[in-house]
Amino acid sequence: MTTVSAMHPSPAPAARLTRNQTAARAAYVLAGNDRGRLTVAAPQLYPHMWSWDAAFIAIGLARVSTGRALTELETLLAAQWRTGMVPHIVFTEGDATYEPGPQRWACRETCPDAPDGPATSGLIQPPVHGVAVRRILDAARTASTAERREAVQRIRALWPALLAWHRYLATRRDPDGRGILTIYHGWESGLDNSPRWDAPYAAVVPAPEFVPFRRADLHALGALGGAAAQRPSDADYAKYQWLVEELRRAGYDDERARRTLSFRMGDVLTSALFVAANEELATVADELDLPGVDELIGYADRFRRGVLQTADERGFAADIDLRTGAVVRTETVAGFAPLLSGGLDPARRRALVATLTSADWCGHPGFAHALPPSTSPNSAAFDPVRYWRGPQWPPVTWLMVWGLERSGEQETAHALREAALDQLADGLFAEYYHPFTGEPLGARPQSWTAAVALDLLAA
Ligand code: 2M8
Repeated sequence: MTTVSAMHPSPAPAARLTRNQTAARAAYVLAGNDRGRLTVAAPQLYPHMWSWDAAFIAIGLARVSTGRALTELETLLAAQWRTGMVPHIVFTEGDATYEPGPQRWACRETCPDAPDGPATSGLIQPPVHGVAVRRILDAARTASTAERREAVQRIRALWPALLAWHRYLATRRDPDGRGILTIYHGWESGLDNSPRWDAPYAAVVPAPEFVPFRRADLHALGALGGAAAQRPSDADYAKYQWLVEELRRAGYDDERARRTLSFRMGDVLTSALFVAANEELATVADELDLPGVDELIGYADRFRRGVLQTADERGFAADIDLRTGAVVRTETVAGFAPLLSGGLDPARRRALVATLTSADWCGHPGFAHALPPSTSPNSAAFDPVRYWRGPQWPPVTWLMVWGLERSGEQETAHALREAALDQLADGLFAEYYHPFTGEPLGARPQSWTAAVALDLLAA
């Protein structure tokens, strides 16, 4: 198969694109990764649809075509489970390279709630979709009357699925009503091998008879010229695979999973994103006279309280180990969750922004671009090349810019946006970047990187 990157070799790293060129190339990358009704996350490494990638992709596509952006969400939500769960992967047909693939998950064979349509995984990812819906509706405002009407009609049609998704999260993933979403796997957080999960993963021990499967990711990354040091370790991967096995044995049933899984974390960043998505959807419901406004506002209030309860004197948030009750404090980007949930008093908000811009984070004097690293460079767990343990990730930058803008922190938001556009002017749209050298790392071209570039450029 000829890939887009093979047809169009990346420019030499030294080449810097103008903003117009960056936008044109980003749109071109998204078109190249478009498989009709879905955009693959990255052609070689992730040749399927990922849930939160799809939301970011829709945010970027809204700048090009609100219709195509909605198609992305429609495809994802068509794979929704009967419980309302939106799966973290929707598998495309015809590419069997990714592991764990549909056979390994065996969702349909294992759980009556799995959908009849495309094969999916049995996990979730952060619910950024409501944010995407809001952005699409905003973009439709400046489109033609026909495009706006169509967008409104399609959002109305999606509404029951969106509400069911939020209800699933608020009930089955927070059964005690504490305002923190439960995750069953580091993959559910999207920040897979973040130091956030080091302590809880110590309790995840594969059964002696469990044989870990082939690391397809290392093969795909190797073909792109990337090194294994940019991915999670083998020891971590065996745990990831084992947790999938535990979940499959629990029949993908939330009640059983809660009792049997060896990993059950309260994820503060996912919870903060849920607050924001509820707020955004509530404004959509209000505007289009759709049901659920009070329910969505209620969820936002409950989870905002849950997020803020974990914050320290700097406003920096923490995760909770729901198996032990321990508060897990790490110096990772998830600590900035209150910038997304809102609700900090002004003094603590200023303290949190000051932390974000300090030398412990974006303001590190050695950084190529003053952007949030996934882990603080001054933390013992920091690794500048390994995935979510240090590199800078463009969709996380996007979230921080967006959160800062929503919090009224325009100056910092502007500085981050400019630094991001500088980083993305390499035109490579890498999955993640080395904070010190600025080197592109991981997969490329990665769809969500191109998507957030389009949105950052358009604003
Ligand atoms: C990465 O995760 C997948 C598993 O879900 C993987 O490593 O195979 C993460 O960066 C995740 O956040 C992202 O959604 C996914 C696709 O880009 O890749």
